[in-house]
Amino acid sequence: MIRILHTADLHLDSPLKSLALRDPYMRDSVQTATRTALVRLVDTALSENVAALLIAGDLFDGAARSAKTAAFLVTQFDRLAAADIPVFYIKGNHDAENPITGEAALPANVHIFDGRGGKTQLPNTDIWIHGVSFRDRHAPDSLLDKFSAPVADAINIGMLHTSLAGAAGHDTYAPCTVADLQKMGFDYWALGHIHKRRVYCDAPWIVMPGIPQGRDIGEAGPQSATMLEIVDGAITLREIPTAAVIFHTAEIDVTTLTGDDQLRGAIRTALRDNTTPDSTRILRLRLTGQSDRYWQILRDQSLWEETIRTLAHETGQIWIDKVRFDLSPPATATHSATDELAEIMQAMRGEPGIAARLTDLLETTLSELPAQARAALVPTPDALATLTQELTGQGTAQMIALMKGASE
Ligand SMILES: [Mn+2]
Repeated sequence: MIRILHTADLHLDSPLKSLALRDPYMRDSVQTATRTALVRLVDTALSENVAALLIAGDLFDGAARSAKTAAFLVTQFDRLAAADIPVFYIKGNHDAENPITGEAALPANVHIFDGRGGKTQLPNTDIWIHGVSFRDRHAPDSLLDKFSAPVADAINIGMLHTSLAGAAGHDTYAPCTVADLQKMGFDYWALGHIHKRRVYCDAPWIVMPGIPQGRDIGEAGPQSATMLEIVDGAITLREIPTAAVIFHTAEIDVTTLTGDDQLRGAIRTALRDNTTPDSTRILRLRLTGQSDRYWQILRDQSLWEETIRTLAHETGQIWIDKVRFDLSPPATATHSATDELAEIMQAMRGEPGIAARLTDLLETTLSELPAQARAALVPTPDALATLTQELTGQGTAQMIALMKGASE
């Protein structure tokens, strides 16, 4: 059996993004997560004695990477060199703008395909690796015409960084369709670029391995690299878990919980169910359901958030990204004075004059923020009114919760 490990989109030293990183202890323990993922890949390559490691683009994160990143990478590639394991690498859009990915900087066991494309035979096998790199960060046209025909009576693996048919609102990179790839006569397409793992086809294999280390809650899950196992010309696949830090969203339904003790118990259970060996989790926790205790929970929101963070801290493995209170109030038959006041408050913030005044106030407050932070909160002029409504909605709910929590 011959094994080949396929990965892409390491985005080495790319920062992880989560509110959990406000915790300095947390920051220290996860800032090297993308490196840990690479170390795990190399560990696997060594322990499973692979014939090659394929990196299908975006090894680096972009232009602003340091010599430290390169030095770390070289030490990892050297570990493979010591075991005579070659690395095949094509540059993706993020690598193309990086000045330190020059061939000279990397050890001799690293084979980099250039922008003209090429092919190389794996020593002592009938396996050929084909690949083509991005010349610069834009690749508006298909790169498939840079591939030579598959070698006859051999296993042909093509490496390509591509957005495939693309997605609305995203730039296209080296566009091509799954049907285009199927027509090329290769046995395995080692793709990169899209960060979510997907096997598009099994004859030939067309595989996007996904990012080995997610960087925010949008790249949730354990992440993996893809191991090819080749026996008598037939290829089968296996997933190799890689992420050192796993982003995840969990839910606690509070509908049937009747007291604080029960809610704390449910939080403990949710946290226990979300620990995994060998990895840290960054958890977004959602409290859902309809509860008679809706107003009390909302009133004590900061207390519950702090409780959740403390219980998470005790696990030594889970860090809280965010706690969301997506609860619905109980259906009540009675209509109290507080209900009436609540209705007035809700209606007031929708009044055009008041809404405009609130928007002005928010604009004044935001003007004291650095431009970049302001742009993140209010990317378009319309977003200011939306943000105002969101914030006043939260504020109103909290005011009502204080009144209700006290009276009921
Ligand atoms: Mn890319």
